[in-house]
Amino acid sequence: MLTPSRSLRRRLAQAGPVVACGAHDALSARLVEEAGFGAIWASGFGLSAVRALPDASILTERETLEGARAMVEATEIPVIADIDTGFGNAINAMHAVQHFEAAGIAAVCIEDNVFPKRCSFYTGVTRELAPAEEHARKIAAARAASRDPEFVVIARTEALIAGWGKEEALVRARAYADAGADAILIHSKHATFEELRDVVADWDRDIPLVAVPTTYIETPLADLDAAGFRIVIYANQSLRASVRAMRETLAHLRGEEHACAESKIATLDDIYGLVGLRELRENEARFLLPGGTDVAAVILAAGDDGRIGELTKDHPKCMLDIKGKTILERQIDGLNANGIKDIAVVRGYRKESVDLPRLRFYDNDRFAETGELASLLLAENELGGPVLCLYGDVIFDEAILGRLLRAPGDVILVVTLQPREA
Ligand code: SPV
Ligand code: MG
Repeated sequence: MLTPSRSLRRRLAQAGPVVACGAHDALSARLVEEAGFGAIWASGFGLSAVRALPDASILTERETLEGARAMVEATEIPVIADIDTGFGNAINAMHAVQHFEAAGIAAVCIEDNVFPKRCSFYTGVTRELAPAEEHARKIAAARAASRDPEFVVIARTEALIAGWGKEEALVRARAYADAGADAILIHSKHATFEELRDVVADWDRDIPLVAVPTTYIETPLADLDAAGFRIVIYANQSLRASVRAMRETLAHLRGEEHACAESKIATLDDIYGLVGLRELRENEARFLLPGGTDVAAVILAAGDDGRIGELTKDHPKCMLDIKGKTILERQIDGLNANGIKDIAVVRGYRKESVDLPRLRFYDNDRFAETGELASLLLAENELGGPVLCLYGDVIFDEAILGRLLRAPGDVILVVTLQPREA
């Protein structure tokens, strides 16, 4: 079976870096996949931001897990989850690894910040890192906790972010690699790639390196590749793009014309495509009863035929008992069998005798001098969506209803070819 972690490892074995992009929810993950990236970065910064929270260990493990799980469920490419410090010490990290692995996540990334962490880019933070030995043990614990040997544990050092220099970054990266990490992320917030290029020039372990070029975004992928990076993560650009786009559209909407340029926003069809409307329709056609639940029925049963005398002395034709069931009951059974539960009856003649449960009634008290159209218009409230109109005195084969409901067309008539007896 091609598990997400195996798929990530296979891709890592091929030429060129795996290029991942940050997502902050299922929809943005789907856009990342659609754009052709090799993996999704379930960004802690992004998952916090969409709850209007800072990236500061405020989200719980469960909240982060649910965010990443939604991305897994919406996509097919591997999801790499940013699990910050592992939500506590090595023991917390072990539990986290098991939960994330069980959710179908391909990889987790655990950083050597102390809990509660602060986003690597926040200024005015006195940066303190966990002792290298402690973090190495956390990485070993994470590796030991994963059930699937192919699950990927990325160890991340913030040594450069904290200003502790190249040697400390390398000492830590080596310690984490030796503790069993499957890949190493050395984070840098330098404006250029030079700081990181210089560090990794001395990298001497045989596991992949990961780069997050947020501040050095201008660096060509080829340069990162040439420097030995096997995973490149564009961590927060999709979030920042969506914030800018929403703000611009909101400003337009709030402006004098309350208008927004349709050409600048995604079409509704685009959104329908992203959320799987076509699959919904296919599944409805395949698995729901024909007609679905949104078709209403109006049964016109107000008139008094008069031609069958005695039989309709006390009740209208729809209440005639035919072999133990009235015509109306037979009609309702047929409608229900085709998934139509929303049924209204327009009564008139001997209306008090038409009193079955779960029906809505409209009364045409002028049934003697009006016809079916007047009855139908009394039930105007029912005519807002797809609606089936039936005469109250017709017994029909249920299969006809099924065919009618499946037939294309705006107005469909079912006619009997049998001549009416005079
Ligand atoms: C994140 O996306 O949460 C990261 C990457 O950890 S960064 O914000 O660039 O530190
Ligand atoms: Mg993060």
